[in-house]
Amino acid sequence: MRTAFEAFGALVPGFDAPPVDDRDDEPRRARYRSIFISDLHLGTPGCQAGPLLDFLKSHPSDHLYLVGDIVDGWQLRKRWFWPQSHNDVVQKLLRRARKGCKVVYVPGNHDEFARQFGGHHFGGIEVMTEAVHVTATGQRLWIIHGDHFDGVVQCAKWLAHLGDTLYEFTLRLNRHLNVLRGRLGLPYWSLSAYLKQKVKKALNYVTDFEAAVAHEARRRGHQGVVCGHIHRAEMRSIGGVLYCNDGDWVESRTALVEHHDGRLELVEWRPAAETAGAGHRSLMEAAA
Ligand SMILES: [Mn+2]
Repeated sequence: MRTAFEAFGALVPGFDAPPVDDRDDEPRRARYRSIFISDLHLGTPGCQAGPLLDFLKSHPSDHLYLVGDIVDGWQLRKRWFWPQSHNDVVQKLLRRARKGCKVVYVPGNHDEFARQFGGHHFGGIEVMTEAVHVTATGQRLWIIHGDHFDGVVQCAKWLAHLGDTLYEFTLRLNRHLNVLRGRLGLPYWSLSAYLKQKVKKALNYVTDFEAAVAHEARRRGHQGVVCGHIHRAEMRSIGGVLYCNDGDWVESRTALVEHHDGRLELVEWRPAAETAGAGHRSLMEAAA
């Protein structure tokens, strides 16, 4: 019987290949307690593997969370694209795990094939469908990719497109529905009020997504949440919960990092060639 490691190796090219480069001493290495990255989309031409590799080399960490859409299985099925630099990223992640970094991989929707391996270890990388990270100051952060909130958000978005004509129709439907409910002895329930509320909420997809994720994190008793999926880096308090989105490595080259004192910071990677110096700039910071 194949081990889970071998099965995973067969799915992800280069996964179980021997290390190409074991040198790990780059200059100016700023160590973080934790790094959270997502939406790398390895296996697509859009993935910025080079800058990502530079970022990882420049910043060792005790914890590394891969918050989904790491390998783009959807695109790879359509068209095979796997350059050396994408292999290097996989090797770098494995090497990091070997060297004692606690690497946790929380698969997303583009790499949902990995979700079946939840609870398993692969070359020191722990696969979990969701995780909880406790910061240096004891803050509990719920780690999820975020695609599970698409249903809620997309439904509301669709309702926004109903328009006035359909709104009139729902009012009529509402009347019929309540005549029927009345016959069944059920109390009045306003379909139109329900839909109207949904439509109002649907005006902004991003805001809705953020609110839905934060709400669920609070419901589960966490102080914060780290997700990805919508490729929009953000860190702010929503209803008393710290909502963090670590962005992506397709467009924005962003990561969420935790300093050793528990302070969380959203960083944007700028390759040295572009900035002639400073590796990254801080997008925003939050007191832990
Ligand atoms: Mn996604």
